[in-house]
Amino acid sequence: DTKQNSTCVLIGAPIDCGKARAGCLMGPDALRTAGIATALSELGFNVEDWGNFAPDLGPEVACDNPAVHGLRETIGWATALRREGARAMEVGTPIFMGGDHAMSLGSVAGVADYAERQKRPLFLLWLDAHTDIHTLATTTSGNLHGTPVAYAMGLAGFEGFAPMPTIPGAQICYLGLRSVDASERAAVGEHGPTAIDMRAIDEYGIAAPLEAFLDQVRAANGLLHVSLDVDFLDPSIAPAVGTTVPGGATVREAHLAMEMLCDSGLMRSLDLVELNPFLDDRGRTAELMVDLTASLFGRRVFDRETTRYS
Ligand code: 5AB
Ligand code: MN
Ligand code: MN
Ligand code: MN
Repeated sequence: DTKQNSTCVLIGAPIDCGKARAGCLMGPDALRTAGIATALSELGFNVEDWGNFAPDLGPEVACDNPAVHGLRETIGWATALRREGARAMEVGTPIFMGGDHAMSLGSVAGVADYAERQKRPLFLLWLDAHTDIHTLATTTSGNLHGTPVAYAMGLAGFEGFAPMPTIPGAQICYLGLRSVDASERAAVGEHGPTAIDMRAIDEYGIAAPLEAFLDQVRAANGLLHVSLDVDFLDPSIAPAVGTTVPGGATVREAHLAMEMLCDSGLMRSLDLVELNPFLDDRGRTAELMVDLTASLFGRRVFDRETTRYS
């Protein structure tokens, strides 16, 4: 409906327990400082900023894997963000501002609750250097920002997390992969998400593989959740992230992906995660994330019709 198309809901999620290095708690405020609300209002959106949330802390949770840390706090965040996310879906397009990627254990669950109510299939586009498909049993770092895709797929080994409506692997697509652990490679092979790695982008560009996935979403009348990890981008243009991996997307590759997503009209919710302002260089990563968000919501150099050559 029109309100959902015209309203963006900013949800601050200063979650910082999904890994060892601190700083992502400043992410939501860095995105605000870089002008995310103004950029969206200039594009004609009504912007509601719901502020920063806090985790719903429950009891301590036991885990067989001694490497896992921050479990109780992460579950608390997942509970709070799932509730707020489902509520925001009724109001407009939620933009979940992280926080590290453990945020998506809650954001995706909230969106999935909404999709289930609407009886529409939910698709996931994961823009990341990493597959984030560890379970509590397979992670060796114990960093829970490496787990949200496995949880969304309903893989076993998420003790303490409420079950969520699961997303089949066939409805998940990765873009930008270049750092995948051995057990994660096996999980991707077994459970079937589409993996567009950096080599595929080098060989075919962003447009063809991404369009193929968007065609699938359209054909299924699906809702699309987009999860954008800062480390999707090359560290030379986006230094403000703890897990830098060389060989990431360029400025133009990233903007093209955003522009295509906007043109598709399929995106229904968005995560902006892993921004660590403590590691930034004069705010440039925060500004790039806001510019990419603007492209995603319709900022253009020119209308497509005036620049189409074929
Ligand atoms: B991110 C690694 N696979 O499990 C692990 O930044 C990295 O949200 C996870 O994509 C990276 O610790 C998680 C080595
Ligand atoms: Mn990630
Ligand atoms: Mn990553
Ligand atoms: Mn990261």
